[in-house]
Amino acid sequence: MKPLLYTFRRCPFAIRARLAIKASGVEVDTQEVSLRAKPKELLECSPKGTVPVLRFADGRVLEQSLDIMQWALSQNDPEHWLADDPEVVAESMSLIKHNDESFKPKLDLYKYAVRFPQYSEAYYREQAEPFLADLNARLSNDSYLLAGRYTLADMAIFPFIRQFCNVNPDWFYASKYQHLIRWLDGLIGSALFHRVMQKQD
Ligand SMILES: N[C@@H](CCC(=O)N[C@@H](CS)C(=O)NCC(=O)O)C(=O)O
Repeated sequence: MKPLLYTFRRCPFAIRARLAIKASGVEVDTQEVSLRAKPKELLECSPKGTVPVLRFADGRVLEQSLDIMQWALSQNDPEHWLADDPEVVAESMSLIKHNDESFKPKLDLYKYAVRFPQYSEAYYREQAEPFLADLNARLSNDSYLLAGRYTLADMAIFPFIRQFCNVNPDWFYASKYQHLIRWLDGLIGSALFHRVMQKQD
């Protein structure tokens, strides 16, 4: 029996998991969930109630998007997203950690600025900008974040930059982060991204 992926189409954590699964070619069944009405089976196997979650037939459960990416790529990694070089691995993990632990909370404040009226939307955006500047500088000499090719870092991070862009696309596309824009547009325009964003029946 195939593993079952609980997913939510627009969630950046779920998108990164689906990207790795699709790139690996590993077959899974998918179940789109409503975050407002999470299925009982999902909460039974993963009480923390976030997506994505991958449930195996033998009862094993992966409930972190990065673990799902790494599991899929450990089965098959035709695009060589997992690096061999320990330095690249360390840098990649450090960038992803920064994205998840520092940038993502700032992105949420920017995205939901109306719920946090103590500061303006522009203020929250400014707080998030140093990460954009860092990525933009990395992309000024190369088309990829590191290692001269797409790796786990590009795939784990770009769904969050897409979400940042979508808060105010006019601001984003007029910003000084032109290398970041080129990189994001390339990934959003990729066949792989289109495949993982297809609507399920
Ligand atoms: N650390 C988790 C975070 C996953 C996460 O926060 N997912 C959000 C959706 S983007 C979620 O399920 N939130 C629960 C909710 O909104 O009820 C991971 O990497 O998988």
